[in-house]
Amino acid sequence: MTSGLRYIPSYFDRTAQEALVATLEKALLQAPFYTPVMPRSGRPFTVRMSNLGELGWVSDRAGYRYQAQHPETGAPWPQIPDMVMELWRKVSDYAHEPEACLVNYYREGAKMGLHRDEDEEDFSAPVVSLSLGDTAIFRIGGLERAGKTETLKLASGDVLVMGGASRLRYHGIDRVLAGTSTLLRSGGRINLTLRRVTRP
Ligand code: MD3
Ligand code: FE
Repeated sequence: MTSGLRYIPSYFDRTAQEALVATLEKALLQAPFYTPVMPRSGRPFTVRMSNLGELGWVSDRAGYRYQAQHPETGAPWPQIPDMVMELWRKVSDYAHEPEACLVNYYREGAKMGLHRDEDEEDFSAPVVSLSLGDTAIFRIGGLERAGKTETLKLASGDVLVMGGASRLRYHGIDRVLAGTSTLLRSGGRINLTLRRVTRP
């Protein structure tokens, strides 16, 4: 695949994944998953979301944006866990800290359509993603929506770093393969994406 894409299978072992899930469960009590809706139409996403860090990505009828508070509780987002900050420092090749960690939760049947991540001011920073739980079929295209695409399976503990020429590529999640992991008690998949939002 193209430059700037780095796939690191099994970055975290099972023990580390379990420790991270325990930490996430606590954070999610403070910032529960909510169901984002599409701008204008109000159509619900099939993915539920929360965030960690100074800023969180939210979507509602008014549009997509980053904001410091949970859209339903008004509370600030919990901090990004140390293990996740450490992951960023090790793989991002970027000198500044991430500001946002979007937490996506895929239950059975959830998917994410082809899109680009373009709500950030700083595209020189990569997006770092970590998969937990059931395996997902990830789809990656090019810089134009109509271009060729290919798929990659993302399993629990895998990390994907999207920087450089890959930072603005179209991508999405076709589906999640139910029952492929025992990590999450209730099944499904959690994906964390770390981003730098503002220019440092
Ligand atoms: C390729 N999440 O939150 S992560 C998203 O698995 C998002 O939940 C998917 O796309 C998920 O925006 C995919 C892998 C990923 C993240 C960012 C990218 C791939 C990317 C940015 C540019 C290109
Ligand atoms: Fe994305």
